[in-house]
Amino acid sequence: MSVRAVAAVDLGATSGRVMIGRIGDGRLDLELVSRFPNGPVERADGLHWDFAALYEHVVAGLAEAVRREPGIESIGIDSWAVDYGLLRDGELLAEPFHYRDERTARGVEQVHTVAAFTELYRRNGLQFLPFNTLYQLRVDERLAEADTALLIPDLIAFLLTGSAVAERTNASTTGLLGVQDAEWDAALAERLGIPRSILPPLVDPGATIGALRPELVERVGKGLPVIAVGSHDTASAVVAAPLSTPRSAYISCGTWGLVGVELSAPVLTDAAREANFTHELGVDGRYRFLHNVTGLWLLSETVRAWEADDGAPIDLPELLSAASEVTDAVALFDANDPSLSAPGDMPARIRALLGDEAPTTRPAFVRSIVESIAEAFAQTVRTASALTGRELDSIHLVGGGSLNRLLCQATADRTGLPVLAGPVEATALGNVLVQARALGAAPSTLEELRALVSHTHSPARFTPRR
Ligand code: LRH
Repeated sequence: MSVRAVAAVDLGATSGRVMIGRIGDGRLDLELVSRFPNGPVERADGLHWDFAALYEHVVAGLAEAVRREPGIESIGIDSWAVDYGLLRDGELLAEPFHYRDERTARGVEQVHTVAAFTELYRRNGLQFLPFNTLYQLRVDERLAEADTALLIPDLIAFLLTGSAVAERTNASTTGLLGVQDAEWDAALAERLGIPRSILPPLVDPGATIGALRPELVERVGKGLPVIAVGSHDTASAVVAAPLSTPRSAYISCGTWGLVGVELSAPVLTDAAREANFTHELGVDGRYRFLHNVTGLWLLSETVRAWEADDGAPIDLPELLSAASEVTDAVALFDANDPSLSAPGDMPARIRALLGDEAPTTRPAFVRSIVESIAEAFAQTVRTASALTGRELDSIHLVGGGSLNRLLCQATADRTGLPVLAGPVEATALGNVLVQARALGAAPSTLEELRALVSHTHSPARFTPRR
């Protein structure tokens, strides 16, 4: 088999990237083509994403990818979940809102008066997150004008190809997809005042969405199909988490830490609902049974605040290394406290939670953040085990957090389980693998895809020290 190439667009909440993925002859690797910053932008009516800039970066990145690797055969797009754009006659009506915008609180109240959380959970199996798409749509002032709602990766695919579809793994984060049948829950949508007609046809990962529009063929340098991948970034990350047995848990750690296990059937128990465990759809009909833990967001927002105070950049690896030298025990806080979710002065908010016990040096403060995240990870792993009745024997920690050795070791120590760290670019690899499989350039089962990942991206092992 020869080496084949695809382009992966992977958009995270703090940065986006375009990569070339190469696969074949026992190889699976990524070449970074472009990386660009992303984050909330404050507008008169609240927090948004600078979508025009993101789209421009995507197209420029694709053009550069094709320039470097003319053999590229397709494009796949993944991004963070839940956020969307509304369109009318193919035109975007407004810049997409950021899920951390506070308007969602009103949406929660309104939706829960129509359908209580217990009913929602029975229907959609989703954990309560105040920004799930259904809450956002309910209070979206442009809803009445719209004829189509598209989640971010689907919106980019639409702009690239002219085809409006909803990729299933990401659609499952809207709250409007049935957990049992994976079809739009039209009855629920209509009760909430969300017209069924704005929800586009569903497609599965591996389906071809369409071909690049002629204007873009010229700019990108080549006509290419856009193939649906696990367009929810976490779905792609879990494809490339080299889970070798059902007893492995995963933590996909970037801005968020998504902590859970993979299931083939939902666990819609009262206990799962009370523990706020979600059933997001995975590639190949699997369920991602997991809970959101606030992840590296706590660290990145803290560093952002300190850099603003100092008027100078901070060397994060140096700070983390100083944090790992801290020998005194540090106080912990609840990483999932709602006060930590909006952008702002994170050190002050964490100090408010820690009170008199708040560390006074930066390294100790960072240590408290990392240990608090690890403790939340450990509690969540234990809950996943209890809810599924599975005795877990290892944790695969993938994504940006896998480079944070302090976090990996603390997670091993606090769970008592070995942590297998990496790949750092699990999301982009999962994106590449699903495209490659659709092209006939990769094996067909998830297990075989994961075996290829563990063979080509051997994880770093962190053994528990207590
Ligand atoms: C991670 C993620 C997560 C969602 C959140 C909105 O990037 O997609 O799975 O809950 O962003």
